[in-house]
Amino acid sequence: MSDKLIDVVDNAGVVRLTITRPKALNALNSAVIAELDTVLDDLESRNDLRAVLITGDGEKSFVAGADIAEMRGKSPEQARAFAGQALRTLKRLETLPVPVVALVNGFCLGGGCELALACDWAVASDNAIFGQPEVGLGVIPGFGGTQRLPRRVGPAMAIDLVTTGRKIDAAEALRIGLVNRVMPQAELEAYAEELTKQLSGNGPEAVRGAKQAVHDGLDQDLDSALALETALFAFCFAGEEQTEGMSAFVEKRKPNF
Ligand code: DAK
Repeated sequence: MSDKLIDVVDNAGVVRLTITRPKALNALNSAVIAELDTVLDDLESRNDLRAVLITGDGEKSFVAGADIAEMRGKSPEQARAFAGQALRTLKRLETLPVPVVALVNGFCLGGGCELALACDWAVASDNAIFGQPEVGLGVIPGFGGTQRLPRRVGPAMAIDLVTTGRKIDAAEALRIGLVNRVMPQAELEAYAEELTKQLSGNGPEAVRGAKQAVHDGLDQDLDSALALETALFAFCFAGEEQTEGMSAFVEKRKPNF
């Protein structure tokens, strides 16, 4: 049996990562984070990358948090180093130039929710449970939860979740905008395939440009962000994709990107 903690499957540039620690509900320990970092070395170097999907092994859990048993004995210095390692890795995932989608197939707690928040968007199975329960363990979120959660769901809801530590179901996660879609777990696989097809059918450079415009624009004032969009839009006309995409429309055929 493989002792890999992250299973990597490549389907024509759409790469699916599965965290495989099902006995610990896929909790993130240092080894999982280090392996994810190594996987990212490869993904960052690939020009043919189209999208990344990330999920957890089994039908019970996406990721049930950072590994509590491993964290338990840490000193403040070790805690800082652990959080720093995870934050760097999640930042690398977030800033991949292609869409990164979390397929949340069960518990999505603590560091698991923070992993999902570092993805561009999330799709959840209807049995998924979300939360930032760290305060119940005597700590605060350490993998970006206090910062990315308010940016996704707004500060009031984020403070509710990080101070009560309450768990929410998939329906509430959808209502507050933590996830984009909810579906029965049995349909998650078919959805992943459909999404793979959809993303692969679009102009790859255009998809990268669209993600970059949203991400980089959010850090700027509106006028600067609109200027960024214009620059990226114009840049599309310098490549072959725009010619192919628009010619295909006019010639009533599918584009071949
Ligand atoms: N860490 C380690 N092991 C875990 C785990 C976790 N987060 N979650 C589950 N497991 C393990 C259980 O210990 C159990 O192992 P065995 O006893 O079988 O060896 C196995 O997975 C199955 O779990 P249960 O038996 O508990 O399964 P149940 O169905 O009864 O319950 C549950 C499922 C998800 C409700 C429960 O396991 C649970 O409450 N898990 C903990 C959820 C949680 O509190 N997550 C947040 C973790 S804290 C920071 C860095 C990071 C963080 C904070 C600060 N700095 C460095 C500053 C982040 C912290 C977190 O993420």
